[in-house]
Amino acid sequence: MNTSQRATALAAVAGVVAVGTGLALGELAAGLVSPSLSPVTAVGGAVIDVVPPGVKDWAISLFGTADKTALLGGMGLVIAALAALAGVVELRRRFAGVAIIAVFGVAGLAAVLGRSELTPNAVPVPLLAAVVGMILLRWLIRRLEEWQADAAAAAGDPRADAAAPADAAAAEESDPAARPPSRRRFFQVLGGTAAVAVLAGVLAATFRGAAAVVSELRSKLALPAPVSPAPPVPAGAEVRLDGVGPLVTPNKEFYRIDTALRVPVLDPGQWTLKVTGLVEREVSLDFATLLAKPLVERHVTIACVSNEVGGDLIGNALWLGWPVRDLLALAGPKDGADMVLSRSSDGWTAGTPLEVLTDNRDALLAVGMNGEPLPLEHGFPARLIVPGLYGYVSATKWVTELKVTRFADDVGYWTPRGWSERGPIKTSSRIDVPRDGRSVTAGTVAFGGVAWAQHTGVGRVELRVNRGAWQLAELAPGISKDTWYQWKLALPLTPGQYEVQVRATDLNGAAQVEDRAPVAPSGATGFHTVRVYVKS
Ligand SMILES: Nc1nc2c(c(=O)[nH]1)N[C@H]1C(S)=C(S)[C@@H](COP(=O)(O)O)O[C@H]1N2
Ligand SMILES: [Mo]
Repeated sequence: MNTSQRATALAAVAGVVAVGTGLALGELAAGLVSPSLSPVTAVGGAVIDVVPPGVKDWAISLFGTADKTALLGGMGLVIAALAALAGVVELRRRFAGVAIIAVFGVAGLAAVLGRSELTPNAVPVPLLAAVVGMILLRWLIRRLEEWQADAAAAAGDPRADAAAPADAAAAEESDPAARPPSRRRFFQVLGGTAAVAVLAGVLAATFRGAAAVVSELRSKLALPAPVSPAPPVPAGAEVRLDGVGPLVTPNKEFYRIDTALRVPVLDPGQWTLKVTGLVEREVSLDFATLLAKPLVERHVTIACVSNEVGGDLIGNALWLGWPVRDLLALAGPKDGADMVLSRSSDGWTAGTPLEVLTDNRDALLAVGMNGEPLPLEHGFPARLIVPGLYGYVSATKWVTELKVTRFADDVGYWTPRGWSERGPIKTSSRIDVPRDGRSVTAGTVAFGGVAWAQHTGVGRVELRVNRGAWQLAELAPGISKDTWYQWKLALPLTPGQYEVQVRATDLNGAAQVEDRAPVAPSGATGFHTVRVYVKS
């Protein structure tokens, strides 16, 4: 092999190592933040979707149940070939190979965006993989170029033996002492990068393997029908204004808040929930037993204490679960207990007043969300849903223990970190259309949004323009007092600039608090305010 052949071969290896490392880190990131969708599974899924049925049948007949492995292997070969090409091209022309990887990244992103499993977390992953691949490729090729330059200089060195082959590679092979330090540097960075790729790949395979197994179990799970179905959604509950979101938030659009760096992946077959602490008898519940209980289905709107006024950390879903009061009744809380410390598989905790878990509200040990098993990100296989309380003191996902205790003895995760011990949801309302800062045409301007006062119910919603008199909005019927309500109001507006505010009043007559408060320690207050520019 002469110098240039050797350089080409090493550039190809550098391409494979750079792309491989990017992909491995991407898969690892996906394993951590996006258990149901990674760039590789997205591209694989897209390939399966576009391949004509005939080819699919042929592949299945050829590879049988190993068809997915064969697909991944084939994808691996194609990717490796393109990566090698990127390396070779990058050596010829700076950034040409980097551009090839950028195309990979865009293709990966397109595949991810096209999948039905899409969640916001999955989106940056292919970009991360591509950027890592691009940076590594440039870096490795730079090292290779340095070595080539040093070798060429050494070959032309007048001190070199005139009888020695002029070829620098041959010179290095015949005399290790003549090897330039840049040669060692190149192999060091190449080897180091490859080691990172292998490590990331092994970790990613472990995480993703577990996630794939549990995702499969989840998708095959048939939830039982509720013994008590949700009350029907009243006619007219949806105001049907463009820009006012759906009354029931689809799982994929549902906000996600938790401290989990890696989404916990729990096998429902292994899952148990223990009721411990101040109880007459400890109870241990497995998933099959839970599914056999008389389950109820209820719409409940949950909200995050970190939701700013007008924010979107709130969502409404149809939850299927077993009332927590029935579970606690089995255990028999002892006198003096006033709190339930719920704990998730990853150690996170919430402290919930015992009272709200035992009164007549539908506090649920939930297994279903909008007709499906809970998504992995939302607590599969089971979580708590408590009407009227912020998530941080109630909505424990991946729940594995309920410890009946006392506020005097235990604290939930967020309380020592600057958040209130108790977290009832504050009555609030939001203007969804027109959005803040929008221009609209003069005439009748349709305003619309949502309002909530969980477990009390919304009594009325009013709007005021430029701090004028409050005007009653048309309040759509809520599904229940535990859900948000939609509202709308058409206002005649002449050209100009307006400030429009909304306020809700609950069914007990308590109005939403006007004074602005930050989200910490107990939830934001103040009126959602939008500026609207009305054009003629
Ligand atoms: N295990 C666990 N459960 C948790 C949390 C968490 O960090 N870990 N966060 C809580 C918070 S602060 C909120 S607002 C809700 C959000 O639930 P969601 O992600 O399903 O919307 O989950 C709650 N349950
Ligand atoms: Mo939250």
